[in-house]
Amino acid sequence: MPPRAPAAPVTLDAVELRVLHIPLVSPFTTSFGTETVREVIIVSAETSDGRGWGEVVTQSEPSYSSEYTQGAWDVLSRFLVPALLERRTFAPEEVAGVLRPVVGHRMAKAGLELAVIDAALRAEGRSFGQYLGAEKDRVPSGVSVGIQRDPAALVEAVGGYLDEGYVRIKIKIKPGRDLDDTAAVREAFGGIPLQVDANSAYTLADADTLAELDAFDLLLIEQPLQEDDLVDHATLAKRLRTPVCLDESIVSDKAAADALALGSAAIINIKAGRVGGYLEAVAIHDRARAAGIPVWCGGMLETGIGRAANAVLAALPGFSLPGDISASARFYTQDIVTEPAVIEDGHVRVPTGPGLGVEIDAAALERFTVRRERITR
Ligand code: OSB
Ligand code: MG
Repeated sequence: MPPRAPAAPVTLDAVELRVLHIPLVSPFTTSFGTETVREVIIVSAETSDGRGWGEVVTQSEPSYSSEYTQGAWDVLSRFLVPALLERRTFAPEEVAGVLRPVVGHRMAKAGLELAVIDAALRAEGRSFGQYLGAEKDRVPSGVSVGIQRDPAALVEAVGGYLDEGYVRIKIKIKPGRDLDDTAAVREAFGGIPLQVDANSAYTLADADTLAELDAFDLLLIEQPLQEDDLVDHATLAKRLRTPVCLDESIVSDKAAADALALGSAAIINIKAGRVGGYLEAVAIHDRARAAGIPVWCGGMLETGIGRAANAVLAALPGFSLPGDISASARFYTQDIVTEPAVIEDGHVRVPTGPGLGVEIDAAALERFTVRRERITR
């Protein structure tokens, strides 16, 4: 891998926060609920050398994790942004340290850090890929398919995504909607790369049911148990032939180290928001790579900002499985960047322009904004 050179310091003048409500093309259902509108915070860092953009991937309710949009807004506007403005001049690599006195709130921190990184790199004319050590110009595109009305509707939805070229299918499962759904997809489409995501919906008492999934030759089962169930995941892993992949549980590089030491995860889903930022995400990538543990890039229904950043992250060499990096059109009819991600031959292009390499569609950004605040020193 090329060495990762630090970015030059920026002087932060102001931060603008916006809450956006962007309609989804179709409802997205997981074991914890259904979304029809993406509520997301967009962060703009205004520096003496220009502006940068970030995205806070919280959802409107604290169901996937304890974070949620209004909580992120509160901690950003009252604690995180003031702490950075107070420091005034700093390098992007210093952001996590400045924000460390605030416990948790990793998605909020990640979005703010990304806006600073983007501003710093745009000022230098360096791409996010050069900064993180991306090694590919395109990444394989997987799709996460929500729970549908019934297995037949699921088969129809999956068929549509396969027709669009997605190279790997992930289906959401929950108790009562697991074996039949998975069997239906396997029967309809033969040997496609297929995996399931339980979003913490099971307990160890369900181990017998989960072991029945072994019959379907899945790439992995993602987060069957609760966020803090590292030991139970290790116990479950011994009962299954299907590799256990952790999502919710991997909240930091330290959590990744613990999970690997305990044997709780054979594969890791890396999401920069969940772990507090793209630099922490890279640390997990490096750790997993050294340990021979495959990783892949998860998604949080990102807009074009976070989707561009995820494509770059997934271009690091340890990302050996297709990520949840689908085309923007999988979720949105209108994105907030001028060139939304598209799927071509089953892949999404890794942006190469300065910073995140995407430009904001100002009219779309304005149209979806439901709340805004500009915070200055
Ligand atoms: O568990 O991976 C998850 C979306 C919201 C919250 C959690 C998850 C997901 C997805 C969607 O599966 C992934 C995507 O953005 O395509
Ligand atoms: Mg998941």
